[in-house]
Amino acid sequence: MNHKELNFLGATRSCLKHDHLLQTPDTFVRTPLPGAVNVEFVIHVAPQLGAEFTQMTAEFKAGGRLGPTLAQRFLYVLDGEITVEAKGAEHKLASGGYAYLPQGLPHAVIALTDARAALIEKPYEPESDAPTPEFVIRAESEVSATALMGDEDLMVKCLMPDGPAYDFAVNTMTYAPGAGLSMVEVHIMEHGLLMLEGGGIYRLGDSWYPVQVGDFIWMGPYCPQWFGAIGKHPAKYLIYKDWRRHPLGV
Ligand code: UGY
Ligand code: MN
Repeated sequence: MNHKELNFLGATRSCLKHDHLLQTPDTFVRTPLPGAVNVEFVIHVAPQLGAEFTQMTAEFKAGGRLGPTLAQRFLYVLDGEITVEAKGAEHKLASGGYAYLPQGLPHAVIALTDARAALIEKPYEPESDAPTPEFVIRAESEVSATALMGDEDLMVKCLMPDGPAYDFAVNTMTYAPGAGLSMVEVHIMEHGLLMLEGGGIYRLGDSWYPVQVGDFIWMGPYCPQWFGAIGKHPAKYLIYKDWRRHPLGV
């Protein structure tokens, strides 16, 4: 099936199970949100599904702007140009540019052209003695990549700073054709995942799914997971996980 697949007689690769969701573009439904102007949102995952964060794709018309949020906000530009105004400065982001806006930081996000961005929001879980999180604005191309468990065919970029102030991580993972995770992971962290390039096979729970650019996946806590890249080009995804907080909230 390709990107423009039709729902022939109700068929789709999208699938919802108790611990995961595969959501393919043919099933995306757009909605407006309060305060946003000329932006439509695909709300991929939200607390309504049992997640402790929200991930959306924001589709801007030129001049469109986001509304406010009560939570922390992470924005990764997929295409087009977007400005982020915060702390008295304006920052222009193109594809691969990203921003982390700590909870409560006044800001504006305005599209200069038609644009799309991955948008992740999570209520902040403060930790005693931890410093407060800092505003981040950066391009993914400036971030150095490391080989996951020494595998040079699987390169990871950590987009968020790592430290006790931060309660989530967002990484990109790039797999050379044929590369795969070295283990089936089963962990407490949940994931929001957007396929940015290429494709392969994702194991989620007891199911194996063909996935490709444009697909979204939510993995709940302890969802068994594994990915192998297939095809002649690298597969790349953007992946969120909750991080560095005690499960009992202490
Ligand atoms: O960071 C992670 O847990 C990552 N390796 N998971 C994944 O790619 N499904
Ligand atoms: Mn994982």
